[in-house]
Amino acid sequence: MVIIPTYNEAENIEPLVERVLSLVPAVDALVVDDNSPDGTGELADRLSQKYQQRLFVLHRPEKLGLGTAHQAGFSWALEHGYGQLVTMDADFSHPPEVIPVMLNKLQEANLVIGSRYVRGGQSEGWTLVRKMNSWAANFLARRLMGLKARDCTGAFRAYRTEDLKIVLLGKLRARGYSAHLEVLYYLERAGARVVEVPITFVNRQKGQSKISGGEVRETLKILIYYFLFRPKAPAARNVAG
Ligand SMILES: Nc1nc2c(ncn2[C@@H]2O[C@H](COP(=O)(O)OP(=O)(O)OP(=O)(O)O)[C@@H](O)[C@H]2O)c(=O)[nH]1
Ligand SMILES: [Mg+2]
Repeated sequence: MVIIPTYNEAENIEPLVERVLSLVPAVDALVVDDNSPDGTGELADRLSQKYQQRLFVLHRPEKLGLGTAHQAGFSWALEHGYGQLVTMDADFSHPPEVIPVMLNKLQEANLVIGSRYVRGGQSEGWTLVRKMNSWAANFLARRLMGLKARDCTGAFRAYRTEDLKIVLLGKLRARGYSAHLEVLYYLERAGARVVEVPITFVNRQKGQSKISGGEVRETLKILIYYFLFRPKAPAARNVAG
C-alpha cells in the first residue's frame, strides 16, 4: 500500500497516482486528503472509480498535519491487511521508480528510506537556504535524538506494517512533519534494521509548499523533548527478530 497524504495537490494527484499504479502493478494506493480547498479529495474520489480495488481515499475533515495523516494511513493499512507500506509525497519530489527498489530491499530490512544523504542521493532545485535547513534538521536529529540514519527527515519510506504497531500506540507527540523523526526514533530503538537507498529528490514543480513556521517550532520541540527524555519504545517487542 502506497500512502499519499495530500493537501492542495490538485495539479499533482492524478498524474502521480497514474504513474505509481502503472509503474508498480503489485501496489495499491491510499490518498489521505485533509479536505483540500482545491478539490484534491474529489479528484482522488473520481480517480478511485477508474482504479477500483486499487485506489482508496481517506477523507479527513480539516488540515490535521502530515504526521497524523501518515498514522491514519498506517491504521487503515493495518486494518485492511497490507503487509508492506510505502509513504510518499504527492508532489513528485519522491521518484516513483524507486518504489520497487525499496520494496525489494524491505525483504531484508524493517525500514527502507529513500535517501538524499547517502552516496548517489541528492536534492535538485533547492535553494541554498532550503538545503541548509534540511542539513541542520538532520544534523540536530542525529545529535539530539541519537538517530543513526542519514536522511531522518524525509517521508519517502517503506515499512513493514507489523513494525508500525509500536508507533501506533498513541505515543507520537508531533502532528506535523517531525513525526517522521519520532517514527524513526522508535523503530531504531526497537532494533529495526534500517537501509537507505539513494534518491534524487526533485523540488516540486507544481503546487505550493506546506512547510510553515509552526512546523519548524514543532520540530524544535520534538528535538528537545527526545534529547531530554529519551523515551523508551512503547512496546517491549523488538522488531529486529
Ligand atoms: N493530509 C495531509 N497532507 C499534508 C499535510 N501537510 C502536507 N501534506 C502533504 O504532505 C506532502 C509533503 O508536503 P510538502 O508541502 O510537499 O512539503 P515539502 O516537500 O517539505 O515542501 P516542498 O519542498 O516545498 O514541496 C505533500 O503531499 C502534501 O500535500 C496535512 O496537513 N495533511
Ligand atoms: Mg514537497
